[in-house]
Amino acid sequence: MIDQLTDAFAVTNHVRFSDGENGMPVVLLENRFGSATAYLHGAHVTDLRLNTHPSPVLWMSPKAVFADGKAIRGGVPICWPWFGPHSADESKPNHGFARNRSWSVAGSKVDDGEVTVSFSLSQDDATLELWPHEFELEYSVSLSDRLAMRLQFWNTGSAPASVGGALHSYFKVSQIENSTVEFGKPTEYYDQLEDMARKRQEGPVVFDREVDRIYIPDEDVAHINDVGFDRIINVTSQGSRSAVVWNPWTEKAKRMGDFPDDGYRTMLCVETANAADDVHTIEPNAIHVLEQTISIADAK
Ligand code: TA6
Repeated sequence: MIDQLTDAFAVTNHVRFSDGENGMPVVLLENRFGSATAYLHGAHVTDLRLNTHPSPVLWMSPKAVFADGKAIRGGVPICWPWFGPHSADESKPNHGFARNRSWSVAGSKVDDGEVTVSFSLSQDDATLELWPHEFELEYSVSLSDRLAMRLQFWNTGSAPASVGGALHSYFKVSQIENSTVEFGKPTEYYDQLEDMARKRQEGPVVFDREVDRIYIPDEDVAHINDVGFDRIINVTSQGSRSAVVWNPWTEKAKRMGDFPDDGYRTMLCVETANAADDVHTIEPNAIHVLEQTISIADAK
């Protein structure tokens, strides 16, 4: 399989395929600004390095499981076509099915130093069982001096389809105690730990307990301030009016088998989402695009 992928999509010095964890195919994107790694399983970005800052941008669990039907813990899982538990049937996979399945490579290109690899997924009997809609998903990952991810849903069925989801990014931080998240303006959120109680965020989001909140920011940017790594990670989004901020803290960390007990100390999630009221009903032959760009700046 690696040979076929290489013949069809490799680009010398910029796009390289190899066998990753558990023999799963993985693609490395490289340019003068840094590198990114993505598995065909889940079209899952698992690593991002930008040369201006030595520490990895994304957090990966050392206990991540690489297996069909299972989401890789860390990096940027694609939650689709729903966010969280299925609204009517909790036996269906949390966060949908897109992250649990192998995608195809649809293309690769290098354009003025920007390296792009795109992936595709469409319905099959298994997805139709879970979600009775035909679809074409195309996901492109583009490395320039930042990383852009674009998820396009095309409703190829004959009925309207309601979609939610998230680009569920796990970010690496030096220490959770000295990392905060800020949005462009004061914002409100739904607290998933208190039956979706709606609250107002006063000041930066700090982490001294489990945090699991769906923010509804007026602006499309979130800043992750990390004093220890002396950096700010900026996440800008389009096609999203909800941003999920999550840290499992001690007890939930212990309950997740693919997450180290102390993993909560060096990670936090800021997720570009279509969650809560931000679910979109897409007409036949129409599309919905969810995208985010991750960049890094020096701390102020
Ligand atoms: O995005 C936050 C969240 O919905 C949390 O409630 C937690 O469940 C997290 O996603 C991870 O979900 P997962 O199914 O990947 O374990």
